[in-house]
Amino acid sequence: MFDKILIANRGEIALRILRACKELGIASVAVHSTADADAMHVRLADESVCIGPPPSKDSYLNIPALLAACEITGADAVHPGYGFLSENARFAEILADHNLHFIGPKAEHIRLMGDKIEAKKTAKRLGIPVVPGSDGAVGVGDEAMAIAQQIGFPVLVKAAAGGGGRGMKVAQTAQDLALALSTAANEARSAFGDASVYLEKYLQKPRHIEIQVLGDGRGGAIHLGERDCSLQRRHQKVWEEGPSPALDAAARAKIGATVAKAMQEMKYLGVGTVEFLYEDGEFYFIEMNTRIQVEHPVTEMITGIDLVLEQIRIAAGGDLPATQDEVMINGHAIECRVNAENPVTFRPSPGKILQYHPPGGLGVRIDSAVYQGYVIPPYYDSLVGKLIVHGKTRTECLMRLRRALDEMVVDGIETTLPLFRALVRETDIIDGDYHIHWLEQYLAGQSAS
Ligand code: MV4
Repeated sequence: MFDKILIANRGEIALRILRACKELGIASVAVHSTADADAMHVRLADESVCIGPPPSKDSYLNIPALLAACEITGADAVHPGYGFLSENARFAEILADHNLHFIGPKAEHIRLMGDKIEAKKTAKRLGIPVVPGSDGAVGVGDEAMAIAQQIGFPVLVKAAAGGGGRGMKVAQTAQDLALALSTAANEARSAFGDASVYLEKYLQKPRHIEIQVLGDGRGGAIHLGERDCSLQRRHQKVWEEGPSPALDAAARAKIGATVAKAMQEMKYLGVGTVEFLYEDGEFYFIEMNTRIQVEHPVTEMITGIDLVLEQIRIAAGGDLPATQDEVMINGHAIECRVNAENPVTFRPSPGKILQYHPPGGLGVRIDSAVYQGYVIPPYYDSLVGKLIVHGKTRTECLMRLRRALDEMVVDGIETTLPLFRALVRETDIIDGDYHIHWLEQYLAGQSAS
């Protein structure tokens, strides 16, 4: 097992990793920019190192500074969290070159899944259902048109180096294709330095359902059920829940078994999330995330498995925490990402938290690193904290979530709490009847009224 873990992240996920380190009896090193000197994870870690000024490129993305912090403190492993360097294969390799453990998947798998074309080819080869589309990158002109006509319009042009919605263009008809291809390629070239694009059938109103997996790197892998992340705004997840209101046990078992088998064949190491679009009872692979995700607590609450603690154990050579038959989905969980943003315009609202009261009670969890008097810096994401609620049923979970949202106080800055207090009372949400465009249509309706 590791002796000392350097947490190469900030905010709530840094605190979350710190908690797992303490439970495992592993020494912890916090790193922080000058803007985060008063952050909770810095206060609670065994040691802390300032790694640079506020801009991420000079601090949390500064690999030489992170290596120096490992050298100074004698850390033997690095946990990247999510975002920042968490899916940077080169970082994983550099750490290995310095005899440091990267708590994450094998660099080859990070690199593989970072190329959305190769990821899709791999998924298809491993028997995972994929969206109908081109077999690889497409050029402009006749080849693309022939493929598009074979797929059937509307088609979606996606950047190979994209992901998370970046570099996507819809072509509703043949007339739109040339412009969609050139626009997507130009945006991909400037955003990612790689103009490669591919085509997919455009699914009109799917749900976004992701499967949590855990692999031991030696051919063992299990799935831990799904999370429905369809409620998104501008590709930012807002509300995530598990199990999905749209899946029955048979559908869950089928797609879970398919994904677990694929991860066994890959000899996947660590935690991972396989993302699907789900429409008319069919799953379509879109991409795989090779990191712990923001919404991991939803899965922890319904399975009782501590994903971050297991991530550390498995990275140190440990076994999986359960066999597939031992994984049980108990009850229902919902996560609301509370951001320091205006709840209508979503304009960031950094500043000092004057009053802070997190809700409590059975089945109520807050993953947050803020406190009364904390100043939310303007340099990073606007997450105040994640409110995660568990209930024996979805109905009980919604009732408890409504109560917890009404109890929660964050004064001094604007937050998206009012949005969640409205959503939890919306009929479509109560019925679980929504898709990936539902939230933006709801918000458009709100601002129109
Ligand atoms: C799609 C799609 C429809 N059809 N692919 C957006 C981010 C990335 N995860 C993939 N995304 C999509 N891919 C096909 N073939 C619609 C989206 C999409 C979306 C997906 C999940 C959650 C929210 C979304 C919002 C807009 C578009």
